[in-house]
Amino acid sequence: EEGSLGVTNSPRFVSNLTKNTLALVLAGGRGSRLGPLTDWRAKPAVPFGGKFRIIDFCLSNCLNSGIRRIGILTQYKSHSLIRHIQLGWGFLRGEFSEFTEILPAQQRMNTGWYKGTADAIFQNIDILRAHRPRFVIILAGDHIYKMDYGQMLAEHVQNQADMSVACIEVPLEEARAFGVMSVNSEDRITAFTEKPQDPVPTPGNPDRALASMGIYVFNTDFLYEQLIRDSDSPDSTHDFGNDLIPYMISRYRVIAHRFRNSCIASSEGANSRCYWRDVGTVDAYWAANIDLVHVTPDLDLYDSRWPVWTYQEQLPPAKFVFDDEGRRGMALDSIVSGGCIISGATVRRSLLFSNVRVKDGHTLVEDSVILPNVRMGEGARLRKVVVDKGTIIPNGLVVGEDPAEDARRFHRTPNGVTLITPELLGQQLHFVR
Ligand code: ADQ
Ligand code: ADP
Repeated sequence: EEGSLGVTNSPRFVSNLTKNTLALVLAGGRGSRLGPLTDWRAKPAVPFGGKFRIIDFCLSNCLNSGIRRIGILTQYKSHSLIRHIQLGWGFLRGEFSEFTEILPAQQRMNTGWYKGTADAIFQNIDILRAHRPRFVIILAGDHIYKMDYGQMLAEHVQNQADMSVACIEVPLEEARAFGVMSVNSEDRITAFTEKPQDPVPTPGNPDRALASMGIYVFNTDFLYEQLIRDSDSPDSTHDFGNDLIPYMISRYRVIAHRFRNSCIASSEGANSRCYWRDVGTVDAYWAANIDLVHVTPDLDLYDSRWPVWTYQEQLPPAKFVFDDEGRRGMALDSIVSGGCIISGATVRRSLLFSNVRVKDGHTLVEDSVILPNVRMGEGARLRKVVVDKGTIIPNGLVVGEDPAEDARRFHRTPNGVTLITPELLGQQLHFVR
C-alpha cells in the first residue's frame, strides 16, 4: 500500500510523508464578498501582489513542502483559473508521479454540482482511490500565506491523529467568520462550531478565539470512511466545518495543528511574523496589496527559501519616461511590475500589476492597486482605488475626491476604497490578455 518509500512514524523523515500525500485544493467557491472582482472569476484566480494570483500561494506551499501531487477542484466561474493553472502549473513531471490535475464538478457520483466542501471531495473519490495516497491534505485555494505542510503532516503522524485541523488565533470579533474550536491540553479538539454567533474565547485570553484555517490532514482510509458515511446522511450539508468535523470530534482523534509551528515567518527571531490572510473583502484585498508597498511588509515576497511561483508572461521591464511636455514620469513608494510604462504621470504608494500604462503629466495615481492591462486616461486622478484587469480609465476621470459620486458610479467599500471594473464603466471586453 505504502509503496517502496515506506512511511515511518518518525517526523524526521518528513519527505516520506509529503511524498505519500495528495493535496486537494478547494478552488470552487464564489467569494461573494469580493463584489465585482469575482463577478467573472473564482476567488482563487483573483490577481494578487503584482504578478501572482491568490491560488499561487497554496500551490507554492505544496511545491516548497515537497507535495507534488495536487488536485484542484473547480466549480464557479473557473475559466481564468483553469487557464492560469494550465499555463503556469503544468511543469510537474508525470514520470516522477508528480502532477497538477484539474477536477471540475462533473457529476461523477450524483447529478448535482459540488454541494459543500466534503461533497466536492466525495465526488472525486474514485480518482483519489486511483492515486493511492497515504495522506490527503485538503486546502482552501483562497488564502495568502506561507506554510510548511510537511511540519503539519509530521505532527499529524506523531499525534496518531485521524484528522488534523490547522488553526490560528484571531481577534474574538473576527471569529464569527470562521470555524471556532476548543481544545484540551493535548490540542485534541473538544468542540467545534462553524461560524458561531458567540465565539468561545481561548482560555486565558478573552479577546482571542482559535479559528480553523480550513486546512485538513486526513489518513486516507479514514477520509473515505467519513465521506461515504456523510454522503448517506440526509440532514448533512456535506461541509467539513458544518457537518464532518462536529460529528468526528467526539468519536475520533481530531487534533488542532498550530499554524505558528509550520508558518514560514517573514523574518527570523523575535520579530518574526506568521502571515495568513483571507482577503475576502475588497477592503482586506486593498489593504493586503497596499501593505506590500511598505518598507517592511508583513508578507515577505523576497524570501528565496520559500519562493512563490506563478505563471508569468514574458514582458519587458518597467519604464519611466518624460511625456510630450517634458514632465517626468515617476513612481514613489510603489511597486511597478513588468510591461508598465509611466510617462509624465505620478504614481505614489501604489501597486501596479503587469502592463499598466499611465501617461500625461496631469495624471495622478495614489494609494491604489491597479490590476494588469489597465490603460489610464490622460489627466485622470485616482486615489484609494482598485482597478480591475483590462479597464480603460477615461480621460480626466477623478475618483477618491467625492465619496457620494464614487459610490454612485462604482463599488465603494465601508473603508472608502473604490473598485472600478470594465463593466461598471460600461466597457465591452476587448483588452489583451
Ligand atoms: P469558508 O471559507 O466560509 O470557511 P467555504 O465557503 O466552504 O468555507 O470555502 C472553503 C474553501 O472551499 C474555499 O477555498 C472555497 O473556494 C472552496 N469551496 C467552497 N465551495 C466549494 C465547492 N462547491 N467546490 C469546490 N470548492 C469549494 C472554511 C471553513 C471554516 C474555516 C474557514 C477558514 O468551513 O471552518 O474557518 O474556511 O477560512
Ligand atoms: P482574468 O482577469 O481572471 O484573467 P479573464 O481575462 O477571463 O480573467 O476576464 C476576467 C476579467 O474580465 C475581469 O476583469 C472582469 O471584470 C472582466 N469580464 C469578464 N467577462 C466580462 C463581461 N462579459 N463583461 C464585462 N467584463 C467582463
